[in-house]
Amino acid sequence: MSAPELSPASLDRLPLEVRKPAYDHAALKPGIAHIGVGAFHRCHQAEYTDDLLANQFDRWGLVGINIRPPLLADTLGRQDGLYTRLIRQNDEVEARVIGSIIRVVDSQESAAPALDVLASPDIEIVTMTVTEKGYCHIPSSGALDLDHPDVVHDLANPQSPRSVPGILARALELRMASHGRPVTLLSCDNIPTNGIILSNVVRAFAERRGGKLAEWIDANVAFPSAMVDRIAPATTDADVDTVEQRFGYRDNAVVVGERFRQWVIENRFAGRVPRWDLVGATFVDDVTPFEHLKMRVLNGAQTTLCYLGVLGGFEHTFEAIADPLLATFVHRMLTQETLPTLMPVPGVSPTAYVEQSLSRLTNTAIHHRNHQIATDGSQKIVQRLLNPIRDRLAKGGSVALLSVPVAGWMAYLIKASARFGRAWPVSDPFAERIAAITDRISANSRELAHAILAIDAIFDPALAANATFRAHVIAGLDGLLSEDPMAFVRHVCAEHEDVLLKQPARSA
Ligand code: CS2
Repeated sequence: MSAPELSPASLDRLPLEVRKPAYDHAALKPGIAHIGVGAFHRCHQAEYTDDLLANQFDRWGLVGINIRPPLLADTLGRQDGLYTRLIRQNDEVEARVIGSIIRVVDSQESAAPALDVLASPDIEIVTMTVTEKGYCHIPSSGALDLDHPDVVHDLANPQSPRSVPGILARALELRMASHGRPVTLLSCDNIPTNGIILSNVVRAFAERRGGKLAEWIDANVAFPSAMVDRIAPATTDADVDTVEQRFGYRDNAVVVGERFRQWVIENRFAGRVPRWDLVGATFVDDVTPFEHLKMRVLNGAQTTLCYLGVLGGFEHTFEAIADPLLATFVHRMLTQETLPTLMPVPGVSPTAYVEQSLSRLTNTAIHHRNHQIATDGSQKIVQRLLNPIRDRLAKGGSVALLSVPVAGWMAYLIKASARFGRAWPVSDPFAERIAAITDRISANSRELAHAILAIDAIFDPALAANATFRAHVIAGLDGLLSEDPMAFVRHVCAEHEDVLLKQPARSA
């Protein structure tokens, strides 16, 4: 007999060890819309909201909207929005059914279904995880990319938008014209000052629309920045099988995450506030120090391990960090070069944060593929690597270690080009441009680095012109494109032994 499927009717029959929603899921009312219902949202904001509904049942049911793959309306619809969130820590597995999602709307063919939800007077908050490139901004400056094909389309066809900023601008216009109720747009993506970038790109659309839209947005819409954290890789078939084998039911929308979670939100809402702060989130005046800490340390380590990991032949983060050389490298990079760039964060010891972050990455039950993290690197390296590099250079500090993963990102895309035998498939908005550079230029690392550093949408020209940085990137690219990329990592590591190790032992 096949295992029963997860549904409201089967909830009571699930094993006792599976935690269930502690409120009446059928009584939920929509109050929050979320764009981009991937594994991360289901492991993070939806879980916090589930906690909130259990703590204080209120009008904060979630309506999901997917404007890009995957289609989810049917899968989640069959389960009435319910799904299992597994926490995995090495051999431990903990299952919980999350009930905060009322339904998911697929809006991939047309924006109409998304606009219906977003313009509804019931919706007071719109959260989003649309990936870094979803904002259609220029990574190095944060401004709307007016050459982006979807932006070009949406400016010409504002009533049938395709891009996130185009859809949001249209939804705000519909709100202004119909009921005028305020709304908070809360970005939950790993881009620096995500609220400001979101507000920049939406306002850029609104200003071009004319009328009173830009003014109405100023008075009625808030764009708080936020820092989000939980490692939650793409779900695999093995995860779905784990639920069936260990807990005896079938759930096609399972998500898997680590135990650690964090959400720091700027306390600037346009209307009523879901009290996520009652269930573990933190409301602050300024999220910047938290954002730097997380993107430079945890995400910086992930990005470093993914590029060096692929080059070294490792499939997942936990395998890359189990390699003593890569573990040593990333530890030295974070402690010697990244840490000095961080702002003080109340109540957080930066060195303890580094240790904790690296230890999270060793979790063998989290199968986070290096290629998944490597995806869209051009949109990630600014906040994870280039901003700390810029801060270091401004203070005259060394950037020899931080430059290695920057060269790693270049080498990863270069080796994916035809000229280098298409070592692996890649997905990055700049992949084609880098393949074209590779085809055009000889395999000389200096010339390759020179051409890639000239992409000013990624490398701000002042940074690209810095001689120290350039020299490290060229040396890095040379080493990482060689037959033995790990020999280069070993060499850099040896040149940057931890200061503590170099100190003579104290006499007793
Ligand atoms: C990862 C993040 O794929 C990636 O870019 O670095 O998704 C990371 O796992 C999360 O930011 C952790 O909070």
